[in-house]
Amino acid sequence: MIKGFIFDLDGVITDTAELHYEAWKKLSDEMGWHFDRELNEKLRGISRMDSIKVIMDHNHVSLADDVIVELATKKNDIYVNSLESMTPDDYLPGAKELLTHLRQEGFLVALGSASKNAIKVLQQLKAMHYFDVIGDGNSVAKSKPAPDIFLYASEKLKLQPSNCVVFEDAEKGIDAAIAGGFHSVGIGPEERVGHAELRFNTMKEATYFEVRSFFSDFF
Ligand code: G16
Ligand code: MG
Repeated sequence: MIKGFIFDLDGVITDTAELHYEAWKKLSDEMGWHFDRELNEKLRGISRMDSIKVIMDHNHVSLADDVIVELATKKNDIYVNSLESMTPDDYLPGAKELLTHLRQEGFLVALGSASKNAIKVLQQLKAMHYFDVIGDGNSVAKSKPAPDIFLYASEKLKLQPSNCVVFEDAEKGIDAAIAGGFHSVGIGPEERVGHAELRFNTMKEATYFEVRSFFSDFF
């Protein structure tokens, strides 16, 4: 029986990928590192520290741990500043409608994001009231593809993973949902999230009606 829904943030509820890209690009330019949109794709859904390591590996750079933390903090300051321009108009099309519908139908709803800035993003969107539980980058130590963030969210909702549907746009996010025994919905292309149980190209197609009909055996 499906009783709860767990949403990833970036790429599902709103598109912060562009703001992350601009912040990493600024840091990379200052450091003389190569960074482009293709490399940015590899950062989808992974933590800040994992992200900087991917960029450094790509550039064959190695630095002391404290310097890496300092640089990741610098990127974060740029990113957090850019969040000031985010408004309630910045939901991905369809996301607000689905959240509203799920609440009307009485489902429990949680956030399961890798971002340590998730609360700030939800506040900018005025989306806090949709969530019973917030699982973010501060909630667990192991990030996706480990299932920990989704297990944290389902535990707080007091639900078994098999009673929850995870919405994710990242390959590693779907890996995490499967590893935790959750139902999964992928948002994005087949080559990225084709391993999800159900897939939509965008959140616009992910209506309550579509989701409900697909999982009808479990409602
Ligand atoms: C998001 C983004 C990732 C980002 C991560 C950590 O994850 O998709 O690119 O690296 O958050 O963000 P922060 O630096 O704000 O802690 P999600 O899980 O919401 O898709
Ligand atoms: Mg995401």
